[in-house]
Amino acid sequence: MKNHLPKALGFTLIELIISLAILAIIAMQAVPAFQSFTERSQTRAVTNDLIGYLNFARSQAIQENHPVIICSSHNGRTCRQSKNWSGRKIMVYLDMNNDNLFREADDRLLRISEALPQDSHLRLRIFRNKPYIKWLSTGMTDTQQGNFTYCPPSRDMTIARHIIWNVSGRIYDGIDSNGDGIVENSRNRNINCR
Ligand SMILES: [Ca+2]
Ligand SMILES: [Ca+2]
Repeated sequence: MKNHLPKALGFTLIELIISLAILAIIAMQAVPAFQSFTERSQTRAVTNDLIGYLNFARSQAIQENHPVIICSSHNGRTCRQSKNWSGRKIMVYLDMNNDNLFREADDRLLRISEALPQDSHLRLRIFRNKPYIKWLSTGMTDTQQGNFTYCPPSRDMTIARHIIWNVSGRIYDGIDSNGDGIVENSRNRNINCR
């Protein structure tokens, strides 16, 4: 029995090393897949919320018969003058005095979001380079069409989402019409996360 023990232990050790190596390989493959899955879920959740805010602002402008503005904010009291909305809150307000600025004393705050994920990227592109979207009581914006591009922390363009609104105010998803896994913008060019 004693003679067999070292050999048996040696065999077990090799088995253990091989098993650990196999587990390490499986883990190395599983981590990126899990990260991708998580980013897809987060992207879907964040951009669905964003579409919800766009639709809400539009419907409020029609219902109230008055302009409603969506902007980004870091504190929920002022709008930022930037088209980069990454990591910020989304603010929707009735611009009662029509000056395109939010002041608690003048205007009516309708909704404010939680801060967007810090390491993701959300950029607004709009006619006249405005940092906000103004919905009119007609259901259209004052800047014709525009779009948002949302990129996840990894900047994986196959996960990124493009949200567009056209001249008539219809809000829709960009599509990947050439089938390369990346959605295209209104100029039929793949969106870019870099
Ligand atoms: Ca105002
Ligand atoms: Ca494409």
